Amino acid sequence: MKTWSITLHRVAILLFLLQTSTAAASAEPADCTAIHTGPCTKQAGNRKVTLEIDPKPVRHMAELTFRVTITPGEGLPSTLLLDLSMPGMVMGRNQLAIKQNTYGTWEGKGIIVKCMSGRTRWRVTLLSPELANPSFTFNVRD
Ligand SMILES: [Cu+2]
Repeated sequence: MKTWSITLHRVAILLFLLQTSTAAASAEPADCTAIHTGPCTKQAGNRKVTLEIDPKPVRHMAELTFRVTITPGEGLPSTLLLDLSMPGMVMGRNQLAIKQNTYGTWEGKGIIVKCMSGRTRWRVTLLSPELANPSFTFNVRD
């Protein structure tokens, strides 16, 4: 009985280790390294979604302007939500509303905090079921 419970404990530790390593492995590669010099574009169905962040390069703890251009932009809400997260890490929720300013362009301001872990990879996700939540991943600079 005692041996069995020790075995179960070991299995639990093993499962825990497996989960942690899977989480680390699933940290997606940066697919938008260009964000420090220009925009990144993704295809979302028949639309093109472009993200641009100013000022460049994109740094932690600085007020940033997030600009999303969607073509064609018809039929989309005048306010969209951007979610800022770290792949493979649970951070506090950081979302910002971006408002349509000219036709097909949404803009809003936000801050990317500096992570205590020293990791710098962030993901910006446009929360939009119509567009299947396109996301952009890059390393934020200091
Ligand atoms: Cu973090």
